[in-house]
Amino acid sequence: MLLRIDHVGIACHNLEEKIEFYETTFGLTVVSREVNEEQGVKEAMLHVTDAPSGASYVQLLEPLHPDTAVGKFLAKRGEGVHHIGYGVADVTQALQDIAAKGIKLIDERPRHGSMGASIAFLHPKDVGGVLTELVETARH
Ligand code: V0V
Ligand code: CO
Repeated sequence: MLLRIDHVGIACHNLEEKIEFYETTFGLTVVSREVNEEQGVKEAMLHVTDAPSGASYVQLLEPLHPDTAVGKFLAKRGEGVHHIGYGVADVTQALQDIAAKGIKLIDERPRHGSMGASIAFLHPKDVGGVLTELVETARH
């Protein structure tokens, strides 16, 4: 079901500062920036590598307001890894298969994600404390 690690989502207070850090420390390049009002974030995707099943990224996330998923996470836990995004071929089918195993879904249907992807989150309480995102890459 899982094709690759699409991205690691990292919560931060200051997006521009963290982009600069990842560029200078690891030589990564920003390939996309977006404000996603529905998710309450300003985010940037930094390309790590390409694989036959698709690319992998680091996703840096700054909250738009304190009362958002990432804003609450920062207040409780501070900066750090916020979620893992796995590539899937068909996010609607994957959600159906995972729900049938009794795992709690945050999203019953796919939402708009970075770079036109269709995304959906699974609840961390049912995934061993890991906020898990499914990512179906946009078709070109
Ligand atoms: C919260 N919890 C987490 C967590 N955030 N556990 C692991 N990883 C995280 N990131 C735990 C928290 O410690 C609490 O545990 C419990 O869940 C309830 O947390 P809360 O602070 O009361 O917050 P809630 O319940 O209001 O919201 C938590 C959830 C929320 C996970 C439901 O953050 C959510 O809906 N996330 C999905 C959307 C999202 O994260 N969007 C931003 C990325 P205790 O204290 O009860 O033990 S957007 C993105 O990735 C995009 C656009 C993309 O990739 O394209
Ligand atoms: Co993400």
